[in-house]
Amino acid sequence: KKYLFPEKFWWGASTSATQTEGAEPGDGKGENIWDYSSRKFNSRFYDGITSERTSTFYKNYKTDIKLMKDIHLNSFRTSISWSRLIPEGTGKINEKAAKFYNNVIDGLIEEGIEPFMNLYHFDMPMALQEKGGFENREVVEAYAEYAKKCFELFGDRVKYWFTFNEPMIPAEAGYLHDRHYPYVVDFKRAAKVLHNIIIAHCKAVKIYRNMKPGGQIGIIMDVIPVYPRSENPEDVKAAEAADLFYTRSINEPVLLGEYPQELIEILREYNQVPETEEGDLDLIKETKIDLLGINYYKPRRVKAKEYEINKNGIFMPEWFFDSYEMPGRRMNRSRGIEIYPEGIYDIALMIKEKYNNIPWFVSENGIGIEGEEKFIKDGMVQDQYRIDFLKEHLQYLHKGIEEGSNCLGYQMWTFIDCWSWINAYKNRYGFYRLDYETQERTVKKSGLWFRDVIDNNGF
Ligand code: BGP
Repeated sequence: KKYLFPEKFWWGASTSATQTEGAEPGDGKGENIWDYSSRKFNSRFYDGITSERTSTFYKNYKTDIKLMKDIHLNSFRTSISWSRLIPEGTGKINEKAAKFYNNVIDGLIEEGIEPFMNLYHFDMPMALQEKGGFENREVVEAYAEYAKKCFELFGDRVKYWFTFNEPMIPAEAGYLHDRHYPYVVDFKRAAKVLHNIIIAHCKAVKIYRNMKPGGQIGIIMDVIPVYPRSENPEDVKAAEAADLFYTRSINEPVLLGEYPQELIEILREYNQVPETEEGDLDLIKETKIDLLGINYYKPRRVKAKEYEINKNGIFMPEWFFDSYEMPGRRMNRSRGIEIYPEGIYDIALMIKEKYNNIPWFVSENGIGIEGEEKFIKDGMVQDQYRIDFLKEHLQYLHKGIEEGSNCLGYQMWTFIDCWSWINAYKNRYGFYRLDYETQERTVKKSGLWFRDVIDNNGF
């Protein structure tokens, strides 16, 4: 069977500022929570590799844009580093940073690569984290100012804007599950951070609409589709709880204008409703986005709790469900996650049915593999496993499109092996291999395969 995709399909790759630019001191960059925490809590990070160097896109962007062009990408998503552009988070603009992003944007456009710009990819400026980060409404205002600055500086050329990448993660990983700085474990604070991020998002969208720069604005969500272990009502209920806390709690306010009523009820019952300000709920109601990015890596398998839990400790969504490993499931062992390409089809239909068939695209999907050097032959990583992975996901995406889901593109994570928040360079995801020491870049077999897919608008 031939898999042809809609005309003008975006074929691209995605990444983020902190994971590629390098944060070497100099040129006025301010510190963000990653520069700080990867240095300070080195042992939490794989091999102690900090965000300081990465693949140094800041210096090598010209080379990298040329390499993107070599594999015929027609779009590229990255983020603006808030602390590079506005080192203290508010106030003075770093002119060198503005120049850098201008060069990147112009360079991409010159090569026929559409720039997709995201404003926030987990990277709170340290100066603002010290004021409480998104727990503090002043920081929400600072974010809105920063967004406005970006639209003023780059909005004449960037046509696709995103307010946040995976808005659930800073709240969940930073304030509930002890994975990202500031390593807090407190549901109510996490809920407050999430609410304030949603408000920050709404404010940025509103500012963008008022400025009318002629492009589109959206957000990038990570969706982890949930599957119950069985049809047993207890398992189904558990799956619904996981979906409510980790997907609907963010998707519904952003895409449908309201928090789910069930969520509010549970939070009331356990006294976990976060503080809001007057006007917040109206703002959420009136804010509509144009375009949705979806990051998809894995499904979540859920079963009912087998033991009664003690509900005196810190409130956790995990009080209501257990995750489990489905026997016989296919695994990406390097990352410890299940490979389930059907999930992308389920998401395509979910967007069609539950979220008004809003225009969307795959903004991340890919496979991180440990020890890829083992697969180097004739000077190239022979990553047939990545080709197979992408092919299968694209086939299921295609099925979703055939059934009417309004998907406009597919961006692979990622263009070049990048610094991972927790795994540093252990797992490699790129179409290009990075030799971290020499900074040499070499295309992988999957990069060449993807070039052919782009040329044929399918395979
Ligand atoms: C997504 C993030 C990316 C990237 C990716 C791979 O959730 O948006 O920034 O890191 O996951 O994950 P990891 O690097 O942890 O393997």
